[in-house]
Amino acid sequence: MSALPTPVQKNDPQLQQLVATIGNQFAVQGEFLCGDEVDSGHINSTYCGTFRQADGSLRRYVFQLINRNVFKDPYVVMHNVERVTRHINDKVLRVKKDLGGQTLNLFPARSGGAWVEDLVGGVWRCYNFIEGCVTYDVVENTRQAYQAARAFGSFQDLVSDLDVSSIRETIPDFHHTRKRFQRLLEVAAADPHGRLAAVRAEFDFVCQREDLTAVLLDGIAAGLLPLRVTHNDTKINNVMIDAATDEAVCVIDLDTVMPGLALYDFGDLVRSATSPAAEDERDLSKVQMQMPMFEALVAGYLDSASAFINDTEIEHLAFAGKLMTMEVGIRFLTDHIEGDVYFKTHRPNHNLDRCRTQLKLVERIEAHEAEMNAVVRKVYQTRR
Ligand code: GN1
Ligand code: MG
Repeated sequence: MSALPTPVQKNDPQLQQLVATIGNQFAVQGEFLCGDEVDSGHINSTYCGTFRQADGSLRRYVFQLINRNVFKDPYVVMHNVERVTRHINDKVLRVKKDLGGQTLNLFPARSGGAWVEDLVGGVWRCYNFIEGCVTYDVVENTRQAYQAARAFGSFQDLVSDLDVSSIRETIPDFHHTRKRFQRLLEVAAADPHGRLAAVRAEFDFVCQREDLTAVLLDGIAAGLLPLRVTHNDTKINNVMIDAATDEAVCVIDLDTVMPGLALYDFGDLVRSATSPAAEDERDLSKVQMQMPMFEALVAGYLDSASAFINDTEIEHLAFAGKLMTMEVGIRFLTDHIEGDVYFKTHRPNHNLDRCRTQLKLVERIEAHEAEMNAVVRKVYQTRR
């Protein structure tokens, strides 16, 4: 354990000291050169450290502080991440079933174990930096959409033989949409910041669609939708894409790997990869369901998930897109009403703006749902 300075502004000497201090506690090679804050994700704090090797070459590593407000038990998170990265790496080595050669690896602490704990209880871990890759917040073309869906399907495939009971729940009821809805009702009833009146339209929109929240849960109860080891945060910027070839290399952000539904993963891809608008876009006319992107997602997913996916799952691919989009809309709305206590925000009403893009996309999906289902059937037929 060691004291760590508080994270600060980019290029600040304190930032350099923070990354050096944390970096040197992991079994990374080389001498610390410089550190940078990686500004991505709504949850954890992420830094990149560059280290000079004995031969003069540079090597980068990622250092991440787990958000304890969100992940109440970071040790459970680390248990899952260790289990999954080891499983995938063993398998990639054994069967060479990799997506371009790079996989996510944890680097151990010098003191042993997979993480470093600071004096204020912060839990840090270190990953290899996936070189030569980019991430996209908004998909630019169908090739990227296809690749992203193939990557998440491959991820599910790679962990499909991992015992579901060996993976623990890092956030209970994470995609229990009915409970997410109930929580919105509770927060709206309490209305701690008097924000409900101004978001009545969004609140009513969700209430009118309450029925949707039960559909997949009923599928689980009926034994039609199996619990699998799933990623649960398949937003498009969680896939590393090779900058030169546009091919997916691997998926990142394994904190929410938990027992879940394959449909949660596919649905979140639809949410994040079919619209050309940013998640926090204020001009809602830019929020669109781009059918070619949806078709590419279905193709990429079915090309990698066909070994395990069942008919009920396939029938609900379009629905899952609508549901996951609404679920995240519900979560942003809840957080807005509650006073922005969960997601990182960078401006007033940030969560509300995010909520609005999600609900607009739900509307767009509703307008295209029959067409989307027809696309699923068509793509599935061509792959049988
Ligand atoms: C959060 O960490 P990040 O930004 O990848 C959130 C997801 C949401 C997403 C919405 C642990 O993901 O569930 O879908 O924001 N992660 C957690 O952008 O709550
Ligand atoms: Mg995440």
